[in-house]
Amino acid sequence: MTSLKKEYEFLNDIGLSSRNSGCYIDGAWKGNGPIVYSINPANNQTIAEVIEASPQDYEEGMKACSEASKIWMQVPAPKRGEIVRQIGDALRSKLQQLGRLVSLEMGKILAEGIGEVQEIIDMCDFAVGLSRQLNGSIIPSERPNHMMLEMWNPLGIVGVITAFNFPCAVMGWNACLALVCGNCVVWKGAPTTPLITVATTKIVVEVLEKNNLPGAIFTSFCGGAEIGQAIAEDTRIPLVSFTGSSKVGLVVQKIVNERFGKCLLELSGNNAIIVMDDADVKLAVRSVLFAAVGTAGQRCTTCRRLLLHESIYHTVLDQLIDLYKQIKIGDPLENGTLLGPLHTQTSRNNFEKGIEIIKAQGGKILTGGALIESEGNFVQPTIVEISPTANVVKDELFGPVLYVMKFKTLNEAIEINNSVPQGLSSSIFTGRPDILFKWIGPQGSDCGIVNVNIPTNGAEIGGAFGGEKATGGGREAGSDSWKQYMRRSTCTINYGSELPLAQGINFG
Ligand code: UN1
Repeated sequence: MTSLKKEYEFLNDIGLSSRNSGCYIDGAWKGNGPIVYSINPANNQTIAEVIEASPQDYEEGMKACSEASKIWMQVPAPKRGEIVRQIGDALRSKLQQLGRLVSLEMGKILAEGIGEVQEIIDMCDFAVGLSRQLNGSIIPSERPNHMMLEMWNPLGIVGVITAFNFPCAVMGWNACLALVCGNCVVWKGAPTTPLITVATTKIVVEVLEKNNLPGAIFTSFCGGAEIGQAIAEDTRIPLVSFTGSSKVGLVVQKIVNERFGKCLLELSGNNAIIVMDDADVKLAVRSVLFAAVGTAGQRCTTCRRLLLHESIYHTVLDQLIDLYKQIKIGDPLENGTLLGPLHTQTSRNNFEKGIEIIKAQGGKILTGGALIESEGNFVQPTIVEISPTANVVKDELFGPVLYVMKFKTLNEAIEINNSVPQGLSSSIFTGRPDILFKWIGPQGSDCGIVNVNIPTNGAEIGGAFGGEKATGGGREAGSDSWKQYMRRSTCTINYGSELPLAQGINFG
């Protein structure tokens, strides 16, 4: 390839060309591994080429990153916050272009592409405030002339492995916190979104360079499973944050545990929306549409199961099917498109196989259910009537397929909600306080995200994001998630000249 096609020329604006080095190592762009092609999911044509990391590139990058971590952890936290503030500003100035690239390379619609970059900007703002609030605590000691306190210290290096569906925002959740907490970041983006990895890294590291800081504070590799495995095995990386399927997450966790490292897992979801008999049906239908069709069903927070009270079953379903038939499917960059392509041809094949399995297990297709003939990876938005006990309902089919089920009582609905292996997100539509408080309480939803009268997806960054069970138990982004990126030191200080022992022990 010599130069970018006309429609991709905007990529020059964010530092990309037709052939790109895919690794930011010790402050320079390199890449000695395999060449990969960035493919446009809307037509399966090549956008540009990227050179991935070789094992030697990885080693060189990690050496520099370890050195940089000694410098970065000594920069005062509010000064680190100032760097993250500048990163936020740099992203603001490239919001449109980077958002457009997210839409182009991942396949989500433009509004969602821009929203994804906005999510990193929001995280930057959050992290700047946090950089002045990494507070420890003072604990009363039981011993005279002693004092106990908790200090929060950096871990050193945080490894971040992200997935194609949120190719830069999830890096932002992790990196913004990791950086203000005093850690260097080693990022491996998804193998199928290398241009986003390179472009985002360029924006981040330009800020480091402008401030005369070592570029290796943010080390970034394009690469596949080999580089992911190297990160998981690397004892220089005390914390590995991984986003992806439960299956791969388990493998990563085992490798990291084997060396007593820590893992932050953000794995599969299988999220339900429950619509009660008293629900605002219009609100529920709009929410289900965004939750099930948004991002072509490729969010971990996508609504996959719709649980309808028997009294409103047909009312909701009729309205929903009607809307599904009007969804504008097409180029994600085009104004008005609601449903873009699936990310890869493999995802499209998986959709096709999934529909066969659904049918074999007694699922009745109410609308959709087929591939769309085109150059791209387009499929029809699909609604399936199925029993909550069908095996296929337990799996996460990563596409716009919604299972609908009927229930009679709240208890039955909660039981169905909690009956899958995954535990990421959930939502109930009701106006009744007795129902909503039961839903968010100990006998309610067993998920990490428990919503009322809003979709399962589209979380704000201010809350801790993550889920239970096969979703992996991690919490990222807001609230006190930052604590996972730090090492807690419990310090007991004796400022007297006696040695009283705890628990009243007299030792000779
Ligand atoms: C994901 O799909 O991996 O709540 C993350 C949401 C987004 C994040 C999704 N803020 O849908």
